[in-house]
Amino acid sequence: MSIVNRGFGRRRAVDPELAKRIPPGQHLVPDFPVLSVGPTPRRELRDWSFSINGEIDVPRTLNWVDFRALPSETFTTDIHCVTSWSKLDMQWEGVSLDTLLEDVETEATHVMAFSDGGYETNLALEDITGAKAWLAYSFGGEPLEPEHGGPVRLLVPHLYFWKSAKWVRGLRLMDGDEPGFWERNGYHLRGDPWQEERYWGD
Ligand SMILES: Nc1nc2c(c(=O)[nH]1)N[C@H]1C(S)=C(S)[C@@H](COP(=O)(O)O)O[C@H]1N2
Ligand SMILES: [Mo]
Repeated sequence: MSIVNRGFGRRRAVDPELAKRIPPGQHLVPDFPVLSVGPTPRRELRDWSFSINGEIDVPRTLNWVDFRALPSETFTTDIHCVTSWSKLDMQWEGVSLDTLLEDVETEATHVMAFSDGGYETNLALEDITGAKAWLAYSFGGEPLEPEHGGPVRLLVPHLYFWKSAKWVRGLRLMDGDEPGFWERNGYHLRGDPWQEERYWGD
């Protein structure tokens, strides 16, 4: 048995317990890289809102005060970017999507997460419920920095990091799957790092 991941032998050895947490083709980075398609949007909290629309009888919108009144959680996750970096034990605070979607009645199977700046990414409802996804507003005990998606980003750590939409402003409930920004440009519709679902056809 080898504890060395692909693309990993060239780099320094990693503790075997940590190595088990690194999906194939990934390597650890010490810093927290910033990867954004466009400029960083800056939005005052008083102008921020979060909408749930699409396949829902009565669309809803929460403002910042409504959002922060929801129960929140502190949690630690590993993240994996499709460009091959991974980072372990990242500490966040946020609201579980289970909390947000608790009383939403819908026939939807998927959502499109949409953000300030026009970024969007598709997710199966199954992938964002069951304690697997959050709306994160704090990282490392500090308010989430704009470069990393503040005031609020989606966090879906069990999928490649492009699914974790920065500057997220809402979810459009859909009765089927549709590609978002990167998914239209060659990335896999689902993006499970343990299955190496990086690109179309993986
Ligand atoms: N709105 C928005 N969200 C985004 C992106 C983006 O360009 N715009 N990039 C995605 C990609 S490809 C990655 S790897 C992560 C990077 O997050 P970071 O800049 O906090 O490391 O955000 C994801 N979410
Ligand atoms: Mo990415």
